[in-house]
This record gives sequence, C-alpha cells and structure tokens, in this order.
Amino acid sequence: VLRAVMFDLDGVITDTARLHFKAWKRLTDEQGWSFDEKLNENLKGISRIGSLEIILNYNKVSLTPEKKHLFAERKNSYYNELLVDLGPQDILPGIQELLMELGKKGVKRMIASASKNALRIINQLQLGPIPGPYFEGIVDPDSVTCGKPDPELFLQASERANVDPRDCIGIEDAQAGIDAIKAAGMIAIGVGQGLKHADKTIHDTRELSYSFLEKVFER
Ligand code: B16
Ligand code: MG
Repeated sequence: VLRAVMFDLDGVITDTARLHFKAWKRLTDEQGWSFDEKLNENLKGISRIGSLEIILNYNKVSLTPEKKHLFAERKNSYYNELLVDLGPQDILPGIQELLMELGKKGVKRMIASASKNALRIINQLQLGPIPGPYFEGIVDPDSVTCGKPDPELFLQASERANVDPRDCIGIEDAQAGIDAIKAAGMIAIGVGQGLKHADKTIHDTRELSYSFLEKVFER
C-alpha cells in the first residue's frame, strides 16, 4: 500500500530552476563561459558542485578544487539574492492541496531534494516547519555521499519515514531524479516532458491528487 510520497523540491514544489539558471548565467557570463537553457536541463537535480563541473567540462576548463569551491559559493550567493522574493505564491498549483490530502489519508510526506537551500525555500513558501503540517521529514543533502541518479537520497528518505521503498512514490522533474527513484525500488511520477522510465508522466502539477497517486501505485 502507498505509505509515503517523496517530493523533489525544485521543479515539483516550486519552480526555482529558472532562478538556478539566472544565477549560473550571471557567473558564466562574468567568466566568459558558455551556458544556455539546454545545458541547464542537465543540471536539474544535480548538486551545486556537480553542476559546476558539468559547466566546466562543457567549456573545457579545469580548475583546482579550491577554485571550484569558490565559484560554487559565488553562484550560491547570486542564487540566494534571487530567492529573496520567493513566497507562498510560488508554490506550484495543486501541491498544497495534495500535501493536505495526503496528510489526512495518513500518507507520509518527505522532501528528497539535492538542494542545500531546501529548508530555507520550504520556510519561505510557508510549508514549514519540518516536521509540521505539510512534511514529516527532509533529507539533509550533506549526509548523502552519492547524489541523484544514485538512489541514496530516496533510500534515506524512506528510512527516515520508516517506510519500505516499495510502499513509496517519488515525484521528480529531472531525469537524474527519476533514475534515482527507480533505483531505490519506488514508483516514479515524472513532471514535465521527455522523462524516460517514469511509471507515469504528467505535464502539470494540477494533475496530482491522492486518487491519482493511488491509481499509479496500484497499476
Ligand atoms: P543548491 P532538487 C536541485 O534541487 C536542483 O534541481 C539543482 O539544479 C541544484 O543544482 C541542486 O538542487 C543543488 O542546489 O545549490 O541549492 O544546493 O531538484 O533536487 O530539489
Ligand atoms: Mg527537481
């Protein structure tokens, strides 16, 4: 039976991908590195340092670990500037309703995000505290050694929820995330286009409801 739902943050609960894009764009423009929307797609669900490495590879630039750290920090400060205006109005449609419905049905709700800014974002969206009315728990990405597409983040989420992975649905907007959910042995719902291996793909978060999730789960 469905006992827990693992939520990705960026792209599922709120659309911060465009803010990540703007922050990376500011950094790469400053450095004269190429970066576009297409490359940005490959950064979805990937850690901050992993994202920087993809950009550096693409530009055939190699840097010392110290320099990488510096640039990653700088991108994060640009990103944090952009987060200032984020508020409850930025919760994607249908998500708050889904969270309340799942809570009433006794289905646990966990955050499985690669973002170190996840708690700040959840608080700004007024979906906190955790644990609280909307979420039972969150995985700290610092405690994860292998990021998405490795299943570790999702497995930690199910451990924290004390639920068997087979009783979980994961919702993701990134290919790396879908791959991580499937590798964890969970049912995957993909939000967006061109996602492979998801058990079900939707185009809009409005399509999500408890009965929809149950149907996908029992299929
Ligand atoms: P931060 P998710 C991911 O969040 C983003 O999709 C990805 O673009 C970003 O690089 C990553 O978080 C790290 O974010 O720099 O805030 O730690 O989709 O897993 O919720
Ligand atoms: Mg995402």
